[in-house]
Amino acid sequence: MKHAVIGAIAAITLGTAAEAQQNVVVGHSLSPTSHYGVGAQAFIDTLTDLSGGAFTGEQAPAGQLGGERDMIEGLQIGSMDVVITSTGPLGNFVPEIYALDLPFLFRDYDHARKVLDGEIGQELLDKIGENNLVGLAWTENGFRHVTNSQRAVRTPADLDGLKLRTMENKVHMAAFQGMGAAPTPMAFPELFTAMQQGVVDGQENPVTVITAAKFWEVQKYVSLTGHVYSPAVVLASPALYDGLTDEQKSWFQQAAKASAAASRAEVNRLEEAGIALMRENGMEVITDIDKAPFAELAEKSSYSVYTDQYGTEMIDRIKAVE
Ligand code: EAX
Repeated sequence: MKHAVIGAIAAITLGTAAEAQQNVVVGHSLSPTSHYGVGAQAFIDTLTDLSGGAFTGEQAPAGQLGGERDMIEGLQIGSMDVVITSTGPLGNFVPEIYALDLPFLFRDYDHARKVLDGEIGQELLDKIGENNLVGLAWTENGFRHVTNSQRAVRTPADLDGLKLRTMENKVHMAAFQGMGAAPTPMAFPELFTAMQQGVVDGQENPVTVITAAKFWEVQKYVSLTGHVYSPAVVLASPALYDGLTDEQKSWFQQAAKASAAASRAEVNRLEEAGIALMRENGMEVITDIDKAPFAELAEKSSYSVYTDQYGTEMIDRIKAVE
């Protein structure tokens, strides 16, 4: 019901604006100063420049128009224009994307970016395009780490019984079940309050998100588990995009690439500065983590969610990218 209401409101306010004024709304779940906010602004500025002002844009930040799942649905029904989202809920719409959400798959940022900017990334953008969505470009959220309010997590045993919010992603849920936590899927806009009220003890997100959302206000411990790389993607609504000329489509694509470059630069910056920022704000940052036991449990419990349907070919291809 809530989703339907948000969708209806978005349809009235955004649909009209997009048609009459060529004003493109870029939705995302974080603050305007976050890596997504910076990316959204780069999208808008590039699109405005390339089109000589024929297109303008504005951000709908901080989950104003719903969680990532709601916004993806909005793209499909045409009530949203452009969305920057993690792949968290995207597998519910395009199951092939789960390949990218597998824990301990990507070695580092270079590996992930190379895969997404290459042949595999293009294939998966095309897959998105077969599901009533337009995948414009891969962008980035970052390697995810566990935070919580209860204790310093150093080993899987420390996760035992911890109520941990995950994204609405069955690969991630299976991984955390395997590692010993009690995963609770939840949309991002509900997360801060859920932690504040003790509905969940913790969550997992990259440094970018932990700092943008000021999770230190409700979380004490952050463990640099880096258990999964979290890709993000710039998506457009077919209702908007399919009506564009080829030239206009190329503007949208270039704007999405500029958005990804801006967000990745901000990810890079925060990977350096974010740890200090978390410490300054009172978090205990646990860095001495042996990832091997986490990886073993996570892989055992979660890879089959993907491989039962699609086999191991894509995983092997991703691992082979140097
Ligand atoms: O995309 O839901 C999440 O935890 C995401 O990482 C966040 O919304 C940014």
